[in-house]
Amino acid sequence: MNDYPIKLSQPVQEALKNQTPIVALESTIISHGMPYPKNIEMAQTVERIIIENGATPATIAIMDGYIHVGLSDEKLKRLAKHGSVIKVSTRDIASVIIKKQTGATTVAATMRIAALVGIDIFATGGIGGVHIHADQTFDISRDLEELSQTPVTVVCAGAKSILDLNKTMEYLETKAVEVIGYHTDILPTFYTRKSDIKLALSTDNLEEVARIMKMKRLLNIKTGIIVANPILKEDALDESYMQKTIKDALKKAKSHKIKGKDITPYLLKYIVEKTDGKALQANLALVYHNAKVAAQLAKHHQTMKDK
Ligand code: PSU
Ligand code: MN
Repeated sequence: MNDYPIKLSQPVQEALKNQTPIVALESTIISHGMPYPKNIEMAQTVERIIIENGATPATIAIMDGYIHVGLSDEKLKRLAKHGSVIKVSTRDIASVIIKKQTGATTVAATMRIAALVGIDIFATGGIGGVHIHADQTFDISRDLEELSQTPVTVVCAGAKSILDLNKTMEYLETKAVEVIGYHTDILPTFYTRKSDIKLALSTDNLEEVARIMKMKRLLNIKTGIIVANPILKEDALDESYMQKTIKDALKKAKSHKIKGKDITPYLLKYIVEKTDGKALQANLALVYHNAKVAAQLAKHHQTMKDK
């Protein structure tokens, strides 16, 4: 690890050395996914939930010329408050280190760094995917490509309907990425529990997920896995209300000619504002739920590894 420009926090260092369960966390969700001060509350609460469920949290970001795996409270606050944090996908990791900029890692960049230090499980809210009209814009999230190349398991609440979910699922199939429904056989869509997409794979048992991870390692299949964990019933939002809000958000983004890496943060912000915080509340609840499931999975995974 000495050769890499990476600083591990003390707890992460110990967890890696003692081979105890660890869960990686992204930081774009803090800087670009939620408004201050809810974002810092989320970042701290997620870490607490992971600890309470028996694992070590490892939030990842780039600061002062280093990748940091495991952030101090001071660094979490810097990411949450700072106005000009860069959204770092895999493409941007090297340049943000060299330029000593402050960067928050997306799902793709977080996966890549987690794999580099030996963390196999990662919790977040939702992943990127194939955007609507991707046939014209070519906008396909790097998250999907990273999932096709990096053997990390991502626990999320599915993907939002700001994306073309059918195309996203086809892309994942082509790229050999399993989408495992946890307690569901239908793809959850973030704020809501259902979609019209039936999943090929589902389980009610996290030990089975850990066994699938182990089997892939044995067979040298180095692709990622998505564990799709639906938002709890009591936290879910009304489907038609969210469909309408998302449609409005997409229209607004188009009229303002928003594109590239700005589009996802733009849509998220619009949705939070238009729903009077209801979307934010749902987002917090599902992230907390994912953190808990990821910590439980990390425990099974560790036991399985030791066998
Ligand atoms: N979806 C969310 N919240 C987020 C993101 C996605 O509900 O914060 C962030 C994640 O960091 C994800 C990134 O990796 O957006 C995807 O961006 P893009 O669509 O530009 O690839
Ligand atoms: Mn994109």
